[in-house]
Order: sequence, then structure tokens, then C-alpha cells
Amino acid sequence: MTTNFNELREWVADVAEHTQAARVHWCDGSEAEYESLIQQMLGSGDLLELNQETYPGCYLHRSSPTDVARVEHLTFVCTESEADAGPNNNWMAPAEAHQLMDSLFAGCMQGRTLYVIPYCMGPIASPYARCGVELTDSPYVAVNMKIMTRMGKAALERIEREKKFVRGLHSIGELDPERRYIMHFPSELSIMSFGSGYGGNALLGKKCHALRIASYQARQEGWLAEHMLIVGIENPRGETHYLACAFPSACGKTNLAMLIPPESHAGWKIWTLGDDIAWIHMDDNGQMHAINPEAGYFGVVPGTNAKTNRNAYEMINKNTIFTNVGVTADNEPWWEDKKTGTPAFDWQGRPYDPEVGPAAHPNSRFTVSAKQNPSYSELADAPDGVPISAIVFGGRRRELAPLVYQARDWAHGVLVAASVASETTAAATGKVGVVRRDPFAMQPFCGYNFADYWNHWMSFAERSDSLPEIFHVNWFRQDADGKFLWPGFGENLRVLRWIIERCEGRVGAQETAIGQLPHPSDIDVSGLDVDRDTMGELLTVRNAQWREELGAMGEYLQGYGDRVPAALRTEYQRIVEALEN
Ligand code: GTP
Ligand code: SPV
Ligand code: MN
Repeated sequence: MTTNFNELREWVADVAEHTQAARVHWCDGSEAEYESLIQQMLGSGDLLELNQETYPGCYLHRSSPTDVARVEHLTFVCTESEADAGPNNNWMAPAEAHQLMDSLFAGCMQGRTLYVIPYCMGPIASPYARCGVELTDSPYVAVNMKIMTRMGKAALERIEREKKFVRGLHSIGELDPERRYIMHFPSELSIMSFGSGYGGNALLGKKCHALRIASYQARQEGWLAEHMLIVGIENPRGETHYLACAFPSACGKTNLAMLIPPESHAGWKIWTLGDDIAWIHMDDNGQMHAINPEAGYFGVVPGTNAKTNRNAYEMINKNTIFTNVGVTADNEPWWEDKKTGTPAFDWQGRPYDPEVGPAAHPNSRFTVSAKQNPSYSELADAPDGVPISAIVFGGRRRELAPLVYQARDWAHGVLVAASVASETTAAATGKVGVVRRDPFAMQPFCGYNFADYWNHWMSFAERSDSLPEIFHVNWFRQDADGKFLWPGFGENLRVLRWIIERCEGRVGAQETAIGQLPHPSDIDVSGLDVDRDTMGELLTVRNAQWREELGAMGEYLQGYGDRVPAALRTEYQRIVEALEN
């Protein structure tokens, strides 16, 4: 396979020459190709076979121990002007970044195969889908891209037709953390990633293209590219509302997107459209529609069990690539909180010793086709996506943020979203558990200045009278002993139900300084082991604490200077004043 599209053919030839790749393989995306890549990686040791009787089609990849998560300090947005990248991004001048990357890529693929991976983000027939080509020397990336995107022939045909695509160049290099960079050139629609083989650093369709580059394009073209799950919630009357929810990395998107309704909620159904990324467009009637640009899940493994997430638990027992989990003596994958089996080896292949560390790395992941999800919605393939009733933001906050509250209107919602802060997780390198500001759950992913991004979000108010309602949730409140106050997982449906009833205008709310909270009696806790006091605690706003929070937010906004939209300042001032009473 090759192409008659000169621009692409020439780029591939140039890269092959510069990197001195031993051969070039054009990926067609077929099952046969996937199988042969798996076999080849089993031979080279890149993949290990798991127990094929109990886990058919499942394999384990052990990444380099210093390459286990996204590296935010080595991720750059290279715009001409530093101010356009904003305080939220690391910045390097494009010329300097090109020079640096060109020197790293020079000769880096000697003896290796260069895989050409044409992919489409979004349903192949969708007007909202966008294509890219990733060039990589990693067969692991190639098989992951096959699961995570619409990859191969159909994507290439669309690229040949449209003559426009995002260029992604990737090499694992020597997997040396000292020689590792993830560079974005938004105005060139290009990405260069060197020195990591892991997740968002290496699967360039995902965070690099579908969020950083796409968010930049979305601003210019009037749409949104967001770190959001998309879920359909069907009530017992058969009516379905679609929600888009933004939570930071490892804060519950995959779990919410495929939750199983609790027993008390017979007749409710959940439909998964996406678990990580949403592209949102407004139609001619001012209704927002979302598509999921991805075709698979690259999800957090630890914590997945038959009780917390039975859908995920069953989804990953076949045709799944595991990265950095432990294994049992029977060669089954094992992870913390699996609740069954015993680990024999840890994620680095060492005999398991709890004194040394967990069996599975906290950021160990599964890669699996979305179609294996028992709650998969066929509408994930609908070219126009699904209409969005509500947008929900959330963070991981052991204190402060109540279980749920609603913004008064769109502008207030933008402030609520811009104010998201969350405890850091293992999804990125660095300290875990410290609260940091993560506006819109996009701190690591917005490809341009956050102030301009907030302005872009504000601008939708002028374009429509029927925008989604905006909410904020927090599943992670803890008591003094570190125990979660709210049971979470499937029980979160009880909160989503209040959100939907608010959208339908069927339930009231109590006004507080920060927004509208449920009357405690309006959250159905039947059959739940959560007492009145706990519910009271989960639904209380303490103005003194919030004044501190707003103080921190005010300082944060100052970092963006005059670029902060006036409407956001006005909303901020309104809350500060409300909290004074
Ligand atoms: P990324 O893929 O990194 O963007 O993360 P995500 O937002 O999809 O997070 P995911 O759903 O994988 O959840 C990450 C961790 O949070 C897992 O360890 C879950 O077990 C835990 N988690 C998810 N939902 C809940 C919840 O409702 N309550 C509690 N206490 N933990 C949860
Ligand atoms: C995240 O970190 O938000 C992820 C995993 O979804 S990665 O693909 O590595 O970005
Ligand atoms: Mn994510």
C-alpha cells in the first residue's frame, strides 16, 4: 500500500530518509495486519501472551519503568508568539523546536520499521471528523492506534479526498527521559513526539491531535474539543438525555461513561458514547451536538472490579492490550482492587512483593475497542453525534466542593468550569494528591492560551438560547479517616438523575452563593448506606472555606492578566460578593 497523494508520499519519504528507517510499512488497518503485528511483538518480547483460555486475545506490554505516564513538563505548544500558548503551556519558538526535534529524529529509526498510520478521529462519514497520519517506529503504537481510532484504508481514502491531515511524527528513540519531548505546532497542524512509548505521549491521535491541535482549530472554527466523556441516560419512560462530562485524568470519566444503574433504579439504562474526548458543534438551531473522536478506550485498570464497574470488568477479559499490570501464577492479568486472584509478578516482571510496591502500576491501562463495552451506543457512529442536555464538570476534592451544584446560567457555568481544581493523579508524572487548578479538566490539553479559551466558551452565549445546563460534581469527598463519604460508581446515577430532572424543570433547588444545590430530599438515597448527616455534609456550602477558594482562584486569574474575558471577571466578582453575606 502507498498513496497517489503526493504531499503525503513525499513527507513519508523525507521522514524515512531523515530517520534512516530500514523499511516503511503502510498500515491498512486490517485484522490480518493487527494479528501479524501482535505475532511480531510476541516474538520480540514487546508483548507477552496472557492466559489465552481465560483471557483470549489479551496481551501484556511492560513499558520502560521510566516511561509510565504523560510528561507534562516535556510537552510544549510552539506558537509564534509565547502569549498565544499562554501561561497554561510550556512554550518554545517553532524554529528552535524544529531544530531540536530534527536533531533528535536524525537517524533514530536505523534498523527499525517506519509505520505509516492513517487515522480518522470521529465516524468516518462524519462532517465533524478529522484525519491525521502518525509516522512511528513503534508497533505497539500501531496496534493501539488500530483499537483507538478508525485506522487504515478508509482513513487514507478520506485524506486523499480532503487533502488535509494532521502530521504526527513519533519515535520511541532510546526511551530516555532526558531526551523526551512532545511538541505541538498548531498553525502547521503538526506534532512531533520523541522518547516515550506511553499513552498520551505516543498515541498521537488522542491528546496531541484530538485535544491540543483540535482545540486550537476549534477556536478558529467555532466549535469545542474537550476532555469529556459522552453518556446517554435513559429513564424508565424511555427518554434519553445525553451528558458531556469533564473530569481531570483518572477522576472517573471511564467509570461514569459505562456505569451500571443501582438496583433501586430498575428501568434506567446507560449508553456509552465516549469515555475521554468530545468534539462539540452547534447546529443551526443552537443545539450542541457531541461526537466521540475515538473508537476505543485507553482506560485506568486499577480499581476495576465486578462491583465498581462490571461493564469494564467484563469488557477487558478478551481482545485487550494491558500495559503495566501484574500477572498471576496462571498468567492472568492482575491489578489492585481486582478482588480476585493473587499476583505472582509485578508490572516490571519482578516477583510480587507488597513491600516493594503495587503489582500493577497505578497508571496501568487497558486498550480495548469501544464495541466490546456492554453499554456501547450505536450512536457513537452517528455522523452528527448526539444532542447534549447538560455539561458536567468535576474534580477530585477531598474537601470543599459539594456532591453537586448547578450554575445559574452559561456565563456562571464558564466560571464554575474555569474554577475546577483537582488532586493530581498517576496519569501524569509528578507528585500525586496535591490540589492544582485544572480549568475545564483541560490544563494539560488546551493547545492555546486559557484566557482565549475562556473567551471562546463565553462566546457561545451569544450564539444560542438553548445551550446545555452546566453542573459541577465531586464524587471524592472524604471524612477525617480518609473514607469516601459518597459511594460513587453506579450510585452516581442518583446525582445524574437530579441533573436531568433539573434540565427538564421537574425539580427545585436551593440557592447558595456558589450556585444551586439539591434539597437533600431530592437526591434519592433509598437502599444506600449514607445517613442524613453525611448527605447534609455533602450538600453544604461553607462560605468561609469558599472565600479562601475564591481568593486562590483570583490569584490564578491574575496570572492571565488583561486577557481574562470581562464576562469571567464579572461572574467572579458576583460570587465574591455573594460569599461576603
Ligand atoms: P483518564 O483516562 O486518565 O482521563 O481518566 P478517567 O477520568 O477516565 O478516570 P477513570 O474512570 O479511569 O477513574 C480513575 C480512578 O478513579 C479509578 O481508580 C477508579 O476506580 C476511581 N473512580 C472512578 N469513579 C469513582 C467514583 O465514583 N468514586 C470513587 N471513590 N472513585 C472512583
Ligand atoms: C489521561 O491522562 O487523561 C488519559 C491517558 O486519558 S493518556 O492517553 O495517557 O493521556
Ligand atoms: Mn484522559
